[in-house]
Amino acid sequence: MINDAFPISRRRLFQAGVGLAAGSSLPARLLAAPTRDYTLNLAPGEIQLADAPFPRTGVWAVNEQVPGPILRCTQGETMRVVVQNNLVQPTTMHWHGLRIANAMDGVPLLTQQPIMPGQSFTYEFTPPDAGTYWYHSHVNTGEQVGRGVYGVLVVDEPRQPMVDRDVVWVLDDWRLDNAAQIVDDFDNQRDFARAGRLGNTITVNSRISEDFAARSNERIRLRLVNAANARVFALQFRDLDPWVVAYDGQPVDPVRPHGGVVQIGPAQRVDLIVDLTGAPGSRNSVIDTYYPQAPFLPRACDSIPTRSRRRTSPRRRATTWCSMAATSVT
Ligand SMILES: [Cu+2]
Repeated sequence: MINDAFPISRRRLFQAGVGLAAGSSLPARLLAAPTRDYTLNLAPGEIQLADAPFPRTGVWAVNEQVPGPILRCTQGETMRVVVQNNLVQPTTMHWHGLRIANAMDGVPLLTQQPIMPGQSFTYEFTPPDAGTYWYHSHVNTGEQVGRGVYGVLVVDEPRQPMVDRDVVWVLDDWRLDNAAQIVDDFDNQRDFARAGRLGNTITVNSRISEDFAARSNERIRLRLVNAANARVFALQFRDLDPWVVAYDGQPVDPVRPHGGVVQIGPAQRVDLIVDLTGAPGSRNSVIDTYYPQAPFLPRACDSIPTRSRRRTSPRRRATTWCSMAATSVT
């Protein structure tokens, strides 16, 4: 049974974070906070999106991975991030949701010149708010983000909520052909005229099905990030009963999601506290329910050649998935 009274108030949950956001004086230890240094190398690469025997998928990766590495600091610390552009296009990096100086916001031709191929740019900022954020390229954004140039940025509260684990799930969808390669139609007029570029293969952390093992009664802080270009997700947690504790990096009074479904649009973030209350050995699926008529068969995919609808195509395989992620309790 789940107790409907959340045992931790918002105030206690994010006590230090709220205090800092309200402008109270910084604790002495934060005044001498270290600078967190990161280097992000943007370059073409390959990841295993669809399971074998499908080949690896060509992507534009960040440090040879998609999503890129999680950048992390504690509230009050400074981040210094060198972005090295080894792509075939100019780029910039935008720090989505962070309240930082305009010059560091990564908007090409407005706050900075684009980083040309072969060049680098150093971003430096001190995030004023704790929470879940993400970074993504900001030149030719639809294509560059659609190919994988993004990652998660976490600003930890000086005093964090009492959880057993802090977990990030990045949701995305990909438009793949029957060779598991990204369909190269980022200027598709049908997408522009309709609901945007919807993909045909849904992933959690770039895996078609993320199997997530947990201990019985473990309490998880689950940070959801929607990195898809256009797809809205509505996650049904079934037997799990999560509390929403933050939207888009901002703490909220803990609340049960309406109808037990966590809805998250493109670029949004939702922080959950999830108690793994299942018995040892049990499994629970987390499924997307936003498109009930054809959840994994968007009309926008009509442009994919008919041949890709063969049973062996990753798109076809994707249509058979009803579970985005499974949690198993051990
Ligand atoms: Cu953004």
